[in-house]
Amino acid sequence: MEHRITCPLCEAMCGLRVTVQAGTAGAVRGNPDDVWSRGHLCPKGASLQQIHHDPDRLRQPLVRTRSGAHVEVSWDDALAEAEAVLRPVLDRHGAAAVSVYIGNPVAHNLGLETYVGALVGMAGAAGMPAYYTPGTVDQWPLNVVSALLFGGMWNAPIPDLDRTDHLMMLGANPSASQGSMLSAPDIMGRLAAIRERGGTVVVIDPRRTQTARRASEWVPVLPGTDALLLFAILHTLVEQHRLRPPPHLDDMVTGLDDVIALAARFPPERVEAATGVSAGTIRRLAAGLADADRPVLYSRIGACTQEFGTLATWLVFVLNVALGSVDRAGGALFPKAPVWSPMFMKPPDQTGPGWQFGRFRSRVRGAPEVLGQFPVSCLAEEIDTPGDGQIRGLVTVAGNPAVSAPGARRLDAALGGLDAMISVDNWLNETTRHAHVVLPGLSPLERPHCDDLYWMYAIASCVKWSDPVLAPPAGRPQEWEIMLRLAGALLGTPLPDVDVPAMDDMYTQGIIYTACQAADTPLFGRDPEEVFAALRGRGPERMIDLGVRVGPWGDDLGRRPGGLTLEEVRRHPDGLRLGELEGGRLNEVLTTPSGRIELMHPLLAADIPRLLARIDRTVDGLALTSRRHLRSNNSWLHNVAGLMRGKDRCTMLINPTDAARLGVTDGHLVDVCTTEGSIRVVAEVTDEMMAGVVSLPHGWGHGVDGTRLDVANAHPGANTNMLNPAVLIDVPSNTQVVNGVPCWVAPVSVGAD
Ligand SMILES: Nc1nc2c(c(=O)[nH]1)N[C@H]1C(S)=C(S)[C@@H](COP(=O)(O)OP(=O)(O)OC[C@H]3O[C@@H](n4cnc5c(=O)[nH]c(N)nc54)[C@H](O)[C@@H]3O)O[C@H]1N2
Ligand SMILES: Nc1nc2c(c(=O)[nH]1)N[C@H]1C(S)=C(S)[C@@H](COP(=O)(O)OP(=O)(O)OC[C@H]3O[C@@H](n4cnc5c(=O)[nH]c(N)nc54)[C@H](O)[C@@H]3O)O[C@H]1N2
Ligand code: SF4
Ligand SMILES: [Mo]
Repeated sequence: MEHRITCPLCEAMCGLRVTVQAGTAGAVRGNPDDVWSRGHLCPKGASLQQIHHDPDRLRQPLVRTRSGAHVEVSWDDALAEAEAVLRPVLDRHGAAAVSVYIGNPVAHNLGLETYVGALVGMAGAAGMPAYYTPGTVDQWPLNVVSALLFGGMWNAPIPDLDRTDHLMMLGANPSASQGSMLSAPDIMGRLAAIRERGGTVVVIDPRRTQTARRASEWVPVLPGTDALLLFAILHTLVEQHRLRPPPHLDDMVTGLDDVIALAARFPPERVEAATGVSAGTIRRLAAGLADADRPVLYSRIGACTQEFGTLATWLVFVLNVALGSVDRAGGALFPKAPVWSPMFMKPPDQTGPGWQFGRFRSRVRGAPEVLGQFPVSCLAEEIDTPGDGQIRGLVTVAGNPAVSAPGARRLDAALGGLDAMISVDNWLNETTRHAHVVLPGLSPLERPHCDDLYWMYAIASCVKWSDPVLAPPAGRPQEWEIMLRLAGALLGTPLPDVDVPAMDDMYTQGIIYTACQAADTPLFGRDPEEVFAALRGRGPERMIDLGVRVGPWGDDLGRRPGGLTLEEVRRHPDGLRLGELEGGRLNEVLTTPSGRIELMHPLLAADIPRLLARIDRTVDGLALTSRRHLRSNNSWLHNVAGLMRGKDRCTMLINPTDAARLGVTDGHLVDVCTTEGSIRVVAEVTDEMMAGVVSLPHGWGHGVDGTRLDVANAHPGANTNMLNPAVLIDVPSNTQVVNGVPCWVAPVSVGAD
């Protein structure tokens, strides 16, 4: 029998078919009938059954014994042990001494995505000062820019890939990532189609990636200087009178003149040395945009997790406005998500119009919060620095910060010193090996799936629901139930005694109540009790029923007969395709105080002097950057044998000129060293790296004691976040710099090889 599901591994959300025979999952293939992805899949999706069958995947909770080893225990014993370690911390120090780390797979896991808010929200209510996420090693600049320019932190236009005739892409490598904050199945096919219809794809990246190879042009840029380049492009457009007064944006934009005035300070000649892009090339890039009928710029992580991530991300939208591309077919369009999510609400602590920043500060470093987050590297110092408010208890949820957070060596040591650490995680890895208790979730084939957030960044409006392919083993709690249990414990109930169904009702009612009060939600003004009573099911299903029904195609909880409900969505295992990207939606999507796109903000203006100072700074050493691989997923797919075939992937890419100068030879070991630390890896000498820049993948550094990752540990690689300094951040967004980190490389002498 073949089950039709949506792949929960990345933002492409491909429809898959999974064969099940005699209760065992077999081959996975793309579902040609999926309304969204039409059969596309990648090697990761094709490995779902291997993830399921991985003997190291935890099927039972683990408890750490006195010797430090982890042993399998029953759920009852695990909950009792979690209570035994957590309660003394709460009794002695309160929730102020507890924090939560929410990892990336949460966004791709229905139960966690809908219920992690219960844990964080209730912990916050109990007194937890802050929680941590990899958002600040990822898209936080985009969140900041979206909040300021468009009004919502998850509200931004995406490139209309299927209609543009000129795409300029900065700091993204969809040939590996499959698209990020941009959901498009078979994204590489769509980029090829731009060229096939006579259009142009320009890739701006210090590395000639597979994406760059297939583009019309690759423009190498020195890491961290995209903002300079983009300002110079804007400067050129202004100088040559090539800005397009966008009639459809008339009266819909504020601040463009202010940005144009700033651009006067960034002529191409001034930035060419810093960016590594000649003034001639900059002018040509500007002309390419100006000459195109439907130009659009898109940037992603390489333009975020760098010294000027916020300014670079901002200028991408500035240029999209200045070219008249925003909200216009073929340009940058606002998707319409079919499932409303509570994430789309302004956080309830952000009262008043606009957004407030720096409302509180981190205890040790004094970092001001940005959209509720401190730089993720603060976690280590908050754990290991004694004093009032020191973190002594930590819950990690589907995260591996010991590998993914800059300053990783310190965090790894700090985790070992916690009084209580509970990890909700499916593997015993570099992070969870420190946990007193590990509570595993179900495999991706044993749980239902539905995406909500990513349709906010998708090139079409679809809705899909996946039932579990395999029945979960008896007695296994769902992850959302674990979230509620932990939330209840933080509110004071002993973990084993938490009334999960009552907590579920309370949490769901709380969300509905808040949404009914909030002007930016489809529930505004409605009666919370009536809304709650109209919903079906419980847990995540009830949340999604709510989201679908109050979404743009929903039945509005009975007020719009014939509209969608979750029940109706479930009748369509190939999904429902509801709408395509459209322009002309600004009035509907903008939630800024002025109701317009607000291009200028003091937070952005305040960062311009820092950028100006960058122009004449001389760079010491080489610039370290990050990269991804198609067959990895951050740190956690290295235990799938099928994905690990082929040559060693944790290598340092270096340009032949740099290699020759430093005596580095292909295939030999080098020491890579920064102010934070050093690691030893194999060098790969290749002209795909621009001179002056080296590249390492993140997510490696396996093979440490106390982990259970047979395959990954046999290919350990090294942890690049031992090199990325905790203190290097993009100031306005608190985002960690992992691209453009000064580093020094030295060959390891043959004897030491
Ligand atoms: N140097 C450098 N560092 C980076 C980046 C970079 O580009 N360069 N990228 C950053 C980015 S964008 C991100 S998103 C972060 C990722 O940072 P993290 O989210 O901290 O790391 P992941 O490797 O995604 O870890 C996922 C964890 O979830 C667990 N897991 C997997 N599936 C499930 C499940 O179904 N349920 C549960 N409960 N657990 C599960 C895995 O075992 C693993 O422990 O890394 C960041 N760090
Ligand atoms: N197969 C696979 N897919 C994934 C992931 C994975 O680990 N593996 N991770 C997922 C996650 S969590 C995320 S956030 C997304 C990220 O998705 P993408 O944003 O597409 O990320 P990357 O593939 O790392 O590509 C980033 C590119 O930025 C370049 N770069 C580095 N520094 C700079 C700079 O200063 N300027 C410019 N212009 N470019 C620079 C790098 O060389 C690299 O080619 O991918 C997701 N998809
Ligand atoms: S591109 Fe691969 S990992 Fe991403 S959703 Fe599709 S099959 Fe899954
Ligand atoms: Mo990410």
